[in-house]
Order: sequence, then structure tokens, then C-alpha cells
Amino acid sequence: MAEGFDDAEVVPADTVLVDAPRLVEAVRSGRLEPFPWMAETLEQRTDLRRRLPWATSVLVVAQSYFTGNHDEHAGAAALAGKARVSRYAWGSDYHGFLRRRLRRLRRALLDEAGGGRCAPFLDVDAVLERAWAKAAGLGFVGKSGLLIHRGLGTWTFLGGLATDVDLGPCARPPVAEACGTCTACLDACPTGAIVAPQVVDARRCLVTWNIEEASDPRGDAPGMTGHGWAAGCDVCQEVCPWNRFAKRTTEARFLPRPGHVAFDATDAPTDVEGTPLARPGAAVLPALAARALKP
Ligand code: B12
Ligand code: SF4
Ligand code: SF4
Repeated sequence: MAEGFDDAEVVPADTVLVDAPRLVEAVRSGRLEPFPWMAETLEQRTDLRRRLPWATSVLVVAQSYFTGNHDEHAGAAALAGKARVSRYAWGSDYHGFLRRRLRRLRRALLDEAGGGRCAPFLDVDAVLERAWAKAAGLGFVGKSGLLIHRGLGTWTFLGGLATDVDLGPCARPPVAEACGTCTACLDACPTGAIVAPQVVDARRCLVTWNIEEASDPRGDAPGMTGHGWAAGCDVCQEVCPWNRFAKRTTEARFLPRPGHVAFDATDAPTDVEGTPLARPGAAVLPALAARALKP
């Protein structure tokens, strides 16, 4: 049914999300302070049926974006002295084409059911996606806070459909948390943003300041520079042993565009339209590289 995605599973829409109170706590504690829209949409995020009261089923999808490592695409010599870009931002922006794929899935579902209501969600919608993926048995939430799929690792985007078509019960059992005694992500995070197992403080995560709020001067604060990441950050995923099992995607749109794997202040990409680098914007990329490479 979920053609085009790497994995998918259904889960009833009235499933109580055990992680919903954790979002409330994250907002109250100030950890999500850089994103006022998280507090503004809190009720919808903790309860999907506030916004979509008609939903009876949720189909959660996972899409791998893993196309390899930096040195495979840029070469060790080309990487020397450059600031890196997070793997998810190497190729085309996922929002447009994965949303189109979700709309196709929606059409197929409603055609088969003979009608009904169905709303896609993908990243920007007020849905607690990792909690839904966990509830659907797609994986477990690691100490890094990332959803770990046993076959795909952490390199996945999540999304789905909420519908009033009854898709039945979830066919999978929950996936047990399997970090064990490993603390590699907590130890390796360059800014100490993983403040406790599964708890990420967005005020310290590099991604807040080099993608989402790239013009905010707080990204230049002491301890937040010289980390080597121009846009996004993959450290907590690179050290994760579960990613040894990560399967590569066959989706060519995630392959890197020339110059988008790593750059410095002198050769930052200028053509970023249709890529995740458009979020910070071409104008700030040289400064982000300079910040990342600050001695
Ligand atoms: C805001 C946001 C961010 C913020 C804040 C991240 C954060 N951890 O809160 C910033 C900008 C920092 C960020 C960074 C990244 N993000 Co982001 N982000 C989101 C967004 C829009 C909302 C996340 C959210 O609700 N955060 C609030 C916290 C409370 O919820 P949560 O992170 O889901 O927390 C889960 C667990 O950690 C656990 N939990 C939380 N607190 C506690 C406390 C205790 C005690 C316990 C036991 C458990 C627990 O419960 C939650 C649900 O299971 C989602 C899309 C969406 N609509 O869900 C994408 C999303 C989570 N991001 C994603 C990605 C890819 C990233 C990056 C990898 C990007 C990068 N490489 O540059 C990094 C990873 C950083 C990290 N280690 O989490 C993917 C994650 C895919 C996956 N496999 O997990 C998502 C789902 C987008 C998507 N549609 O694919 N992101
Ligand atoms: S993305 Fe980077 S800064 Fe953010 S939690 Fe992971 S390792 Fe830390
Ligand atoms: S690095 Fe270790 S502790 Fe962190 S999510 Fe992966 S397995 Fe869990």
C-alpha cells in the first residue's frame, strides 16, 4: 500500500502517545524556546484528533535518505579544511516530492475505500512524528532522540496520513529500546545538546542555529562555534552503532549536488533553490561556514 516508501505501518488514531507529556515538559522547560510555534501548536501535537477529530487510523511512513558518507562523495582531500553539510541537506528538499508521494497514496487509499477523508502530514504539520512512528512499531527512540529503524538506521524522514478509513489494528509489536549501555551520541555531541537520554535541548543543538534560525546571533555564542558543521549536523548519527546496518536509498533525489557536501566561506553554494540549504539561504552560508571553521 505504501509504495515508494521504505517502510510503513498503520496504528489506530486513538492510540495514547506515551511521549506526548514529554513534549509538554520540553516546551515548559524552555528547551524548545527557539521555536515559538511548538508551544502555539502544543495541543494539536499532543493529540492528533484535536485538529483531525474524524481520524480513525494513522499510516506512518519512513523514507531513507542515506546515500553514503562525506568522503565517498567529496574525497578526503576535498574535505580538508571545509565545513560539512548534514546528509539530509545534500540533495533535493524532501518536503515537495515526499508530500506528492503521500498525496498519491492518499488518492489510492480513498479510491480503494470508495471515499472518505485523509490528511497527509510531513515534518511541518503539528504531529509528533517520532512518537507515532514508535507507536506504529517502525522503530525505537534512541538516546539521541532519533527514531531508530532496525533496517534503515536513523537516516530516515518520517511522515504519514491520518484518515477516517478504518485501516485496522497495528500488525507489529513495539520495538524494544536497544541502546543498551551505549552513550556514544551523548558523549560525541559537539555542544552537549543531548542533556539526558532521549532529551535534546534545541537551544544547544547546532541544527537550530545553522538551519532553522541561521541569522540569529545566538549561533555565535561561546561553545557553539568551531564544530565543523556549516549546515545541519550528523554527529549523533555518525557515531550510532545502529547505522552500521543502514540500507542505502535508491532515491536519486537525495544524491549530493556538486559542492553541497562541504564548503568554506569562499566556495559556499549560491544555487540552493529546491534544496534544504534554501532554509538558511545562500546569503548566510559563507558566514555559517566561517563560524563552523572558527579556530
Ligand atoms: C523541532 C524539530 C527539530 C528541532 C528540535 C529537535 C528535538 N529533538 O526536539 C531541531 C532543529 C534541533 C531538530 C534537529 C534535527 N532534526 Co528535527 N524535527 C523537529 C520537528 C519539527 C518536531 C520535533 C519535536 O516534536 N520535538 C519535541 C520533542 C519533545 O519531541 P521528539 O524530538 O519527537 O522527542 C521524542 C523522544 O526524544 C522522546 N522524548 C522526548 N523527551 C523525552 C524525555 C524523556 C525522559 C524520555 C524518556 C523520552 C523523551 O519522546 C518523543 C517522541 O517519541 C520534527 C517533525 C515533527 N513534526 O515531528 C523534526 C524531526 C524530528 N527532525 C528530524 C531530523 C532528521 C532532524 C536532524 C537529524 C536534522 C539534521 N541532521 O541536521 C536533527 C536531529 C537532532 C536530534 N538529535 O534530535 C526528523 C527525525 C527522523 C528520525 N529518524 O528520528 C523529523 C521527524 C522530521 C521528519 N519529518 O523526518 N529538529
Ligand atoms: S544534531 Fe549535532 S548538535 Fe544536535 S544533538 Fe545531534 S550531535 Fe548534538
Ligand atoms: S549512539 Fe548509542 S546511545 Fe545513541 S542512539 Fe545510538 S545506540 Fe543509542
